Amino acid sequence: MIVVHHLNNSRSQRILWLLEELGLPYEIKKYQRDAKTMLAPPELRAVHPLGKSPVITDGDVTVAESGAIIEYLLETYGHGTGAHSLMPAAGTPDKRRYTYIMHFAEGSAMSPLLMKLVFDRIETSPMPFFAKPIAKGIAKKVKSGFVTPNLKAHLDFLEAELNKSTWFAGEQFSAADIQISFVLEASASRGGLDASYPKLSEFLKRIHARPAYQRALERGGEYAYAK
Ligand SMILES: N[C@@H](CCC(=O)N[C@@H](CS)C(=O)NCC(=O)O)C(=O)O
Repeated sequence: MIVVHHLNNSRSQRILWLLEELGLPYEIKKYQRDAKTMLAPPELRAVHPLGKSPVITDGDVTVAESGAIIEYLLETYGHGTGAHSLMPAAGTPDKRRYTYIMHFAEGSAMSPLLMKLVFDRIETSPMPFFAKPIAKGIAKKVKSGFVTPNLKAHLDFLEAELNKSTWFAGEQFSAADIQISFVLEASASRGGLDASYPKLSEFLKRIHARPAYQRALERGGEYAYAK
């Protein structure tokens, strides 16, 4: 049995969604973030040394890292590379776009989003009065010089991708749409995805309406990004 080690309000939501799209049976073991630090509880380190979510176990196999988990699940249970595999056929332009988006999501797009989270928090954290202007000044500089321009470049790029095709890897819904979903949901909640990005806004509405997405939400529980 596949077990998803699932942290509330986290990337592991997209693994539940993938499993629902594939119609596979699975169990969920739930973990709760620390309310103050937002970190995962130490029990997750017993499953994988880094203690991050998502991580899955499948018999004696343990797989961490969203992209690797998606690859494992599609390879093991996705029935090859046909139309129902959630993956374009090998060697096609769509497959190259698919691979690019799978890597871009965690390899590039999440970095400025994480930095925004950290520097926003620095700006609002309690600290001695004399340190506040220095901390705020640094945060402002990093955000205006690096974080905000990169977030905008990424969103502009993704919007343009959806002007080329219905989904991120062509006309068929694929696991690349699942992988990029967290980037877009996090951007809508904290990093500048608004109505000025009509294609991306419509994409979010479209994925949130999918029955498999809704079933995953129901099973996963608390997920603040499904708006
Ligand atoms: N690139 C990894 C990122 C994993 C990750 O950072 N997960 C977050 C949840 S969204 C986490 O476990 N945070 C809690 C912590 O770092 O303690 C992936 O896609 O699986």
